[in-house]
Amino acid sequence: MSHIEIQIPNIGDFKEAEVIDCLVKIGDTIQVNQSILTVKCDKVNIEIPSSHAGIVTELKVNIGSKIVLGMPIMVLELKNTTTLDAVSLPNNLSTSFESSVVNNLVQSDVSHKFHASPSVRKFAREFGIKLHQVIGSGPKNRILHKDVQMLLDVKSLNYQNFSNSQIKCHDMHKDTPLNQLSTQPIDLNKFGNSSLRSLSRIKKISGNHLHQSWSNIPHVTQFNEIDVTDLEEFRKCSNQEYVIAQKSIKLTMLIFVIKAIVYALQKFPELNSELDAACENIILKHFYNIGFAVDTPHGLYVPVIKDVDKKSLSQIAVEVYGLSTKAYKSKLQSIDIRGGTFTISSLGGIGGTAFTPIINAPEVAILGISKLMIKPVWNGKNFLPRSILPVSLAYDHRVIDGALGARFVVYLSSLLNDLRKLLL
Ligand code: CAO
Repeated sequence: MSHIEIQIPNIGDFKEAEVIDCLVKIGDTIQVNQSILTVKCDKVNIEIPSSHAGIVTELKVNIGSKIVLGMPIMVLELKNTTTLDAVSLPNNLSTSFESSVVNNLVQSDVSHKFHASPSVRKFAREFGIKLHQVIGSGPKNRILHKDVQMLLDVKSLNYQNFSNSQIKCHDMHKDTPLNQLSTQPIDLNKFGNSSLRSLSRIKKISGNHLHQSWSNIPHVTQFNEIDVTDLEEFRKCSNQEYVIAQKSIKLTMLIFVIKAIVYALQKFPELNSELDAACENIILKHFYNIGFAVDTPHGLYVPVIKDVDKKSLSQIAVEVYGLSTKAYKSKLQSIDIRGGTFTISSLGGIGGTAFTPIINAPEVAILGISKLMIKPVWNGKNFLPRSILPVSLAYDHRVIDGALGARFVVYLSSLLNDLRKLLL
């Protein structure tokens, strides 16, 4: 049985480096590229991966050990399958191994300590999650199993296939963490007082996805103003009866838009699709799961109402109420936020005339709703006060042409303008 000594590889030109976590113990079976040590170099945490697979028979460093290039870390009893091609001497590192060290280095975040147990690290590795992407919820930001699971859920629910399709097509911004956006830090004290406030956990996760979507998808936004005077009258009357029956549940404009959008998606199925991994086909979805953005003190959530085509306005109202209540209480399950085919973001309850929403990839379009206003509308003889609802449809121009986007909005507007059309 052959043994090999694993040594500290070249991790850059650091003034000092210290072992802050030992991720393996004697007797552990480890794989090539598995993280074995966390070292701190000039305030940056770096994980040192193993260049070989085998069983740990001896550890030569402890927490607190100062390390230098070429220093022995541990002795491995090599697995039969392990080749000695990549001898672990620093000058002889295999390209892939060296690049994995460099990757760890690049992905390290000065402000983030990646504390996590070996099993959590393994779990993250198995799913291709880098620890710098995960926000730890344990003591001292320790990354727990559930934190990795949460990121996996968020990735698969809203951005399933995103890394396969959008990123492959454009080969850019691979899970770029938010902090990579910033340029050289500026000494703000030169200009005045400032203070730090950390982003919420949800903001950090969703921010990363929003950034990818915004920078990878060619967005076009189509605006319209919909005359919803009749609908508004109907809504107010129905609401009086409905609110009494359903206690605090309201029939807001959002409920009607959720219902109407499904009819528009059925007429224009390209808007209920996603691009395949090769960006060569669109996958048309024959189910209508509508996500809606919910603003909470912890950040933005997008719960999904399933099979909206089979649900009545009252059922949709009950689900909007139930899911947004769960979001406010941070009680959403992964099933509640999975499987959306189209998203609506309503800022109508707050105000503003119009906005350009960001597509919730891998979906190909999103509808923004702004605050209804009373506007004078010319009927050929007179100006009449009408209730006007501003909407904005952002769509992926690779999938949807401008003419299609405009037709979709016009059709949706006609449905909301005269709800009887839903019966046709
Ligand atoms: N125009 C005018 N008034 C509107 C309106 C519109 N388009 N939409 C809603 N309103 C009114 C409602 O009728 C309600 O009025 P009353 O209190 O008099 O009954 C009030 O605004 C509040 O409505 P609501 O927000 O409670 O209900 P909703 O169904 O419209 O929306 C929810 C529910 C959960 C989507 C919403 O509360 C929310 O979180 N919106 C923010 C979404 C968001 O942040 N989007 C941006 C994402 S990108 O950062």
